[in-house]
Amino acid sequence: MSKKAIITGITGQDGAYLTELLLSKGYEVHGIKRRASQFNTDRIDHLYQDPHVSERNLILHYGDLTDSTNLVRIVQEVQPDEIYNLAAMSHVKVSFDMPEYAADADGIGTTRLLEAIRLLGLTDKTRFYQASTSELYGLVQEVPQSETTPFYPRSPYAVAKLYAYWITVNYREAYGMYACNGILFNHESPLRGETFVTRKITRAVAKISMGLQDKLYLGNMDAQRDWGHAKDYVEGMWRILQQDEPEDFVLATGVTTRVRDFVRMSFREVGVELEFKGKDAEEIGYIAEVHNEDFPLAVGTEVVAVDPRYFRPTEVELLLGDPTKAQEKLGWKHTYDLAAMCSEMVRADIKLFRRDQLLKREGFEIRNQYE
Ligand code: NDP
Ligand code: GDR
Repeated sequence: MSKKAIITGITGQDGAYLTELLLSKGYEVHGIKRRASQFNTDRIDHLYQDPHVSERNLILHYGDLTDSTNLVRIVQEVQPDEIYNLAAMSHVKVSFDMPEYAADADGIGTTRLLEAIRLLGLTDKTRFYQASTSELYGLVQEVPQSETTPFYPRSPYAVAKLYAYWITVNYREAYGMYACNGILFNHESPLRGETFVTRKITRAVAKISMGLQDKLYLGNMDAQRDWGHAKDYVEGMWRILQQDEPEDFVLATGVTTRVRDFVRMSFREVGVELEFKGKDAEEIGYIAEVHNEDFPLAVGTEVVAVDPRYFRPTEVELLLGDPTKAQEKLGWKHTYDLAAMCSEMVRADIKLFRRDQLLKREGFEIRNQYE
């Protein structure tokens, strides 16, 4: 009998990579997707199986973390061996605009799932993974940050995730459930949501290099993040649920980089050296050297500028994780370095925008989506 897993947030970046991983390990995967007015399964369409085929190992269910009866029904039907709770309103800046919803989906949503396991009598059967985050560390208390570093959340998102972290610990201690937190530092990939900073940058660099965009507007370029690759991190999630005892783990690379340096690194991928001048909201990135004869802009052109609208009311300035425990107990280590990942993301975005370039050449209007 193959193991059964439920993945909430299956249509997101991590959900897609985790689905690939679990299917490759022979799992039957059940994903919870939200109803949307347009198709929202782009990231997993290559894995999708026709519901009219009888032997399926990827099954999608409509659901939402804000609807407990629906979660209970799905858990009851599937009787999973493992649940990976990846669903969340995951954008830190947006959580300042919708704090109550972030609390409901990201915080209480976790309780709804844990309660479903408990009320259905599955506490001895179902293992639970909670997608906790380095955002819990927030205002710097200690560097690098490990499983024992105190938390100081700095956004409604992080506060909601703090609740989810502790309710997971509480269900483990109160009911003996196999429930674990993976405290994951930022992880990116070509599947990263378009409004997170790395993907926003690689998309813009691709488009600027193809003559489809003039400028990239960013917020705080001094922020430092410990960026890994999502493919590595979903492997870590799986390993966390395969131990003898349930425990919480940090997954990180142990290297931190400023947003500004990720911008430089991305432009270098298209043969452009960037220099920055000015400070804070006045900061501008301009082209210092061009080593690419197809590049459409000249030396001296301003291609990066600060737009204060992307500043956050309270910022997390520095994240740097210590993955020692995961290395020692899970045998987990990241395999991608940042330069390799950046290169993969820029190349993937260039490929993505070739279609737009062709359309533009043929005289069709190209619509930009901002944020
Ligand atoms: P994404 O934003 O790419 O995906 C989030 C997923 O959650 C999507 O499938 C989304 O559906 C779904 N979702 C959102 N709200 C609800 C809801 N109310 N009910 C059901 N599903 C919902 O996030 P990632 O894949 O990057 O991250 C996965 C998890 O890990 C998240 O919980 C995130 O907070 C956490 N995390 C992420 C890190 C990272 O660097 N990526 C680091 C640490 C933690 P839809 O596609 O319809 O929008
Ligand atoms: P983060 O990721 O907030 O760390 O949360 P994001 O990529 O949004 O921001 C990283 C840093 O870049 C700065 N920044 C900008 N960010 C965005 N999105 N857009 C901009 O224009 C911009 N300019 C500068 C931000 O201020 C910040 O300092 C991600 C999410 O995946 C969370 O769900 C997850 O929990 C954490 O990573 C770990």
